[in-house]
Amino acid sequence: KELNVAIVGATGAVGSKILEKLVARKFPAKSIKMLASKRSAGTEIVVDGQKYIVEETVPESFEGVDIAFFSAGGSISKKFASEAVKRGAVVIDNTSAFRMDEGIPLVVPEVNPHELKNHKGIIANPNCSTIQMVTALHAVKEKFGINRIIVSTYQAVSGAGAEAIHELGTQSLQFEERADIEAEILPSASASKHYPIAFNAIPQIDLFDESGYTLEELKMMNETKKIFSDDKIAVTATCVRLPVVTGHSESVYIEVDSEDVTVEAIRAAMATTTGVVVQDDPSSQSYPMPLYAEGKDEVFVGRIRKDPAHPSGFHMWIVADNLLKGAALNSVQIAEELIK
Ligand code: A2P
Ligand code: 11C
Repeated sequence: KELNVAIVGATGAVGSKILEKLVARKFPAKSIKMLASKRSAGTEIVVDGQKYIVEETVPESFEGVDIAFFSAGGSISKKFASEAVKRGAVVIDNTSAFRMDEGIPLVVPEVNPHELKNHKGIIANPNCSTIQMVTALHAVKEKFGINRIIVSTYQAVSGAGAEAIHELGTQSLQFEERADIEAEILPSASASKHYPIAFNAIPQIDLFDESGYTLEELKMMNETKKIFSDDKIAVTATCVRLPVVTGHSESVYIEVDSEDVTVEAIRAAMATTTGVVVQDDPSSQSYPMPLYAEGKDEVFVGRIRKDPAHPSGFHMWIVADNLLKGAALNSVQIAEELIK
């Protein structure tokens, strides 16, 4: 069956990749409606020789739509997702609006596709930094058990949207011209203070919670438990923004359930997950880097080594394109899984 598809946030960093992935993967779409704000209504987008005209998002936009991808921020999802569901669409939401709601499946197709059968109209796509971590760790968790995860992230500006990519470019030019560096977007458009991201590292992604953690860190901690259906797993995160355009990197420490697991066994387990590539050979300086993960669908893992002081502790480095596996690709994979 051919489906009518809509993309809300079609002009954004993730929305534009959703269109590209639908086309590249030959998703059986009869039509693809490109929705954004009133500001960009009428804009033309060309992919693979096909022209798409952007329309303003209104409740009636979802009339006749079978699958609606949302990636225009949580407030837009809260405003329009129910309008889409009311009109018979299944919503695949790439914002944090519904992820932790009970009864809303939070899905990474390689990890918990079975959750899809429980959906009631809305399916949540996890946060980008969570997706790449759980995809890489899934097979290790299945095979050996994981009871603890400590992660530090090195996240690209594209995670904060098209405006943040632009801000990094502008600040780099200002630096080169020895002009004052102006910061208006990062660490978060809604934060009260802004800091330059060019030539910097900002240990704040999203706003702070009263616990001292940022919302991005809490997303990684809470979403991981939900996706793994494991309330007991100990997870803590430190999320940092770097002047990288695309590709999130993560230094991940895990403790597995048994003490006789080897690095080779961890590598072999990880390589069994479709879409996970183990790139780990110190002798040839082979390890993942965001610059090389950009544009790739896979999650790359390297630098796997045993902790010298903890018999069941391992360290590794996990990298993926945050706009693809972290967002657009995972959303399209959810849609593909739904129509299987
Ligand atoms: P627009 O280009 O019209 O502002 P990003 O994640 O790269 O920051 O992109 C955000 C996306 O969300 C853009 O496609 C943007 O469209 C869209 N968007 C912003 N505000 C609205 C709105 N009120 N209704 C629908 N889409 C919106
Ligand atoms: C970032 N992870 O890199 C964020 C972007 O909850 O979907 C995704 C935010 C979200 O800034």
